[in-house]
Amino acid sequence: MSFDEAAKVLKEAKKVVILTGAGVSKESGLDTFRDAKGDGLWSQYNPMELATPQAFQRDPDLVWRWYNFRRDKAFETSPNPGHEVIATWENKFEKLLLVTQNVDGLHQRAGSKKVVCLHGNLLQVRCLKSGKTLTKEEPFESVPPYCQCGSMLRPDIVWFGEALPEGAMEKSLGATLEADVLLVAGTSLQVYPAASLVPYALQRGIPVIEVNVEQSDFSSKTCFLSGPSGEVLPKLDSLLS
Ligand code: BJW
Repeated sequence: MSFDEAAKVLKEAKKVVILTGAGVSKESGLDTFRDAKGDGLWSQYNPMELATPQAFQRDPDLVWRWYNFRRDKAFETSPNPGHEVIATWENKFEKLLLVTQNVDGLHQRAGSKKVVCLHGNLLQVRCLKSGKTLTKEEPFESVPPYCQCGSMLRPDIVWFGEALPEGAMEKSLGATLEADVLLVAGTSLQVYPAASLVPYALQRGIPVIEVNVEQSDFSSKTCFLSGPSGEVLPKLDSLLS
């Protein structure tokens, strides 16, 4: 499907669901997970091996240093034109739900308000003992950080094998059930249950527009638009007016 055809589908759509992944923040300078080349200090670690409860149990200091590094990088950077276009689309469509796997907060900083965060949020931490969450915007002076109660705090992030935030998947699937189109951008679609929105939409027979620099396992069945989301989404947007 061409850009023009994808734009036609979007122009006719009233209810839209957007699923995003790490690729939409790539042009803001943040690494993705599965194509990460590694950034100096962290090149010796596999990000997938740090995003597990077992890794945290084994070495909370290491995992916290990784999250602290990512918090700093996310705060230092800014949303890119891909995030910005998605934010403006809240006013373009009758109904739009943004479902993101990203924890960097860049969609929210670009102005998106209706956001379901499937995998947590870098700004939040959680007490290991009480499970209470709190927002921590300032950098940590030392890690691992501790709660006032004396227990260790952990990042409020969903690691492998952990349940997603209550209601997050239900809300995302519910919106996909009534959507006219699903647009997915910057995700390898390898992590479930997030990726299941795609087969769910395809099964319903609604168009799935996929924006990525590389094809996924689903691309033969989607309207694949090749290119960086920071360029493809503004181009798509320019065809909507
Ligand atoms: C660009 C670009 C540019 C680059 N423009 N694009 C069903 C089948 C098989 C397995 C499972 C299943 N259901 C569950 C599982 C297990 C597991 C899983 O999915 N494993 C698979 C890997 C095999 N899932 C889980 O464990 C989930 N939990 C769960 O299911 O719990 C069940 C349960 C229920 C009740 C009680 C208890 C348990 C949890 C998944 C948590 C994922 N967490 C992470 C880390 C935390 C977040 C963080 O630290 O940031 O989330 S892993 C990591 O992958 C991160 C991401 O959000 C997630 C998705 O990655 P994403 O965003 O797609 O990034 P990449 O790197 O993979 O892809 C980037 C893409 O961008 C690439 O395609 C590039 O080409 C592209 N790109 N530049 C556009 N400029």
